Amino acid sequence: MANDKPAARPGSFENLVSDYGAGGEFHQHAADGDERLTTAQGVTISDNQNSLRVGAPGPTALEDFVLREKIFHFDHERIPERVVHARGFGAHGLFECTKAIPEITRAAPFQKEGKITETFVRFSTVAGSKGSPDLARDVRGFAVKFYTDEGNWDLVGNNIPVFFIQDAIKFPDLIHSVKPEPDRGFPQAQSAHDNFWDFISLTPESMHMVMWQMSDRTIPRSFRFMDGFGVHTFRFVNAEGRSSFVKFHWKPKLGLQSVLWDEALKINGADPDRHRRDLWDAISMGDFPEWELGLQIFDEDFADRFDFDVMDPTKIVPEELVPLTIVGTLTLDRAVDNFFAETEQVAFCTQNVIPGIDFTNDPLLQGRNFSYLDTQLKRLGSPNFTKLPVNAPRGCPVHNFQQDGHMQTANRKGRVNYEPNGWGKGPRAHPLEGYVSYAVREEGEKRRLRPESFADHYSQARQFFLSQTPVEQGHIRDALVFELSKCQEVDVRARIVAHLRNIDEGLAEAVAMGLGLPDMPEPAPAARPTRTDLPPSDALSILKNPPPSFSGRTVGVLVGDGADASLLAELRSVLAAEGAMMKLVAPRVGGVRDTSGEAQAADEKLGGGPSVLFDAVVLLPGKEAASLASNPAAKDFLTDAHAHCKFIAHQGAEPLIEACALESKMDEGWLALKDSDGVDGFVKACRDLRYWPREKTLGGNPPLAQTFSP
Ligand code: HDE
Repeated sequence: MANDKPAARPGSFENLVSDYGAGGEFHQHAADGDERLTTAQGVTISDNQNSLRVGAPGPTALEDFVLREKIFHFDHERIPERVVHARGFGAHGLFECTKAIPEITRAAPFQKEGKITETFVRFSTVAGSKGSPDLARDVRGFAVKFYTDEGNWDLVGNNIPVFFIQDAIKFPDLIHSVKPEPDRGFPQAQSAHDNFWDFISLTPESMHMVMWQMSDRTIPRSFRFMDGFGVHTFRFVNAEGRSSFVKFHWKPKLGLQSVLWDEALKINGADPDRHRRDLWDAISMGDFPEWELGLQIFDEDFADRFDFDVMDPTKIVPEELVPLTIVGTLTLDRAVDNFFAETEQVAFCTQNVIPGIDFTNDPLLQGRNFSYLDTQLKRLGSPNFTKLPVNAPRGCPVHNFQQDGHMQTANRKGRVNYEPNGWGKGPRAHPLEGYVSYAVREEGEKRRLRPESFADHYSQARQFFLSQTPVEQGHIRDALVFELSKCQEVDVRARIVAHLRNIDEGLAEAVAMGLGLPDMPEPAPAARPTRTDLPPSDALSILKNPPPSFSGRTVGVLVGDGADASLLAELRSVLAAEGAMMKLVAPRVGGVRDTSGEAQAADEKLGGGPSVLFDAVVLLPGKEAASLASNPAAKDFLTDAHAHCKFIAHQGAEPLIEACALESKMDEGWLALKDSDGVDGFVKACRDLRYWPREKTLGGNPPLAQTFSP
């Protein structure tokens, strides 16, 4: 029988089982024309439920090649997870050039407006292992493989434009410090522990990155709502061989959005796959996420005049100084067919560049160029990893004399496997069209050194902090207090506060107060005094760059039997018109009956669909208002939505509101849904994503501006 035949009716086994074995086991057999189950050698298997036995229940026969082969393959299913960025999710997409820049670079994707280049993108967290939760406070990887007409180009970036360290030699130390501590094997996917902060406290160059890490950038709402950055300064080279510096920025068309830390903690429990599910769902529904590619292009002169060294990956070039030129759009339009084949096996390498793109002397980039190839060999086990479909170039042919090796599938035919050869056969180098490295003149002593131009560790950290809104500054303080509270060593906590004093006294005091530090430490030794004249940059704030609409977001509607049918219909249509979604959360997953008697299937059962999974909520408890008022999951749904500053619309939910003691706290973020006007107003309000003024009234730590004036 065919495997894909549905059961005759729900709960029936009629079309699913062909035979019942003597031990009561279910057998499924191929009917004529059906696909046969075979071994890897192509031999059809007769029984996939029982191994070959001598007697019943006698010993298993050593000759059972079906059993042996099946288990052997299973035993070898895993490959080593990535040593960093193990937790990730990929998707296919297209990059369309919207502004050609041949005068700046000869790189193939940028030669003609309208030019489409296929891509594969993998998002990731850094510290956690493969099974860790998506909402860990962590930097997100944003790696893009462009299958260009002139070879594969990998832009292996992050969602934060700077990095922790200035020299690749520190990378193993940084990663060891953030990973689970080696004696105890925990904590998993967390920077909130002594080792990490001990290392950071002795690495002042990290302080700028730490400000970003402690901001809401590291708890994005999902991949669709975050920036991407190439981080390093790269080099563009045009057809005449003229070079410019370039920094790459990905800007999400849906705007930036993050969650609150308390939400992140709860989401990790409710849906540890939150980010991958979000991307999968959006692509499956045809709501393809898009990013614009913005370039900061500047020349050697600007680099010389700029206050910081553009080769230092702990520094940004503010967009106010070098605005972005938007040159294209990335659209993710196809989910993977197989997670392992694509997301796991994709092999990004920073050294995968194409003519027109070149490296610079950023010491971190130089180290990465060594590391990635090495890592692919370890993970994928063979130098032939480039033949895997997700890694193989698509836009151009591959011809060379590389041969053999584990799992080789593409050896050349014929006797010629070297060059030069006298057979007149085989591929040849092309001096003009081939990749030519930019001819930089280098000189200097061979020494282990750190440039003095890298020595200012605090000025841009301060600039970042002062560019945030008071709400965001409060979150940075709270994140620092949270993380350092998980450090058992008081000395570690104090050393970080000592660094914060070089960034902003007010922040340092607020954190010291939050930790209950007995004494304020002296400021940390600083190689350069902090500059206080760098102007704030609005581009650095999430909240100063609100989304264009509520599009791509989801409203969770808590319903009971007797929920208002016309309001539900209105909500559904207004949200659809906005490009947003509505999900029903009901006491039973089978759903409820609305006022018109229609069955409304639930998307989530109450308890399995907490409000942290939605961007805004609606309460329509109908006839179940009283019973929901005594339901702990319903109370959590509402109290969390309120505490997380979400917009809340409601009708007939007074008992639940009272049960949560919120009737006197209903601010302008609460909207009564009396008629369809109410629905429109609610969806418009939702465009602000959160009702931030509420944060002041919640108790706990007020926004930072209330504690001190920056
Ligand atoms: Fe990576 N990094 N990295 N990294 N990195 C890896 O390569 C490394 C750095 C980044 O989705 C590894 O294939 C060194 C900066 C992303 O598959 C490894 C240094 C940035 C991904 C490696 C850095 C990144 C990786 C592990 C310091 C942002 C995931 C698995 C010199 C610009 C790519 C792998 C994917 C992965 C090494 C620093 C981003 C071990 C030595 C800075 C997005 O090779």
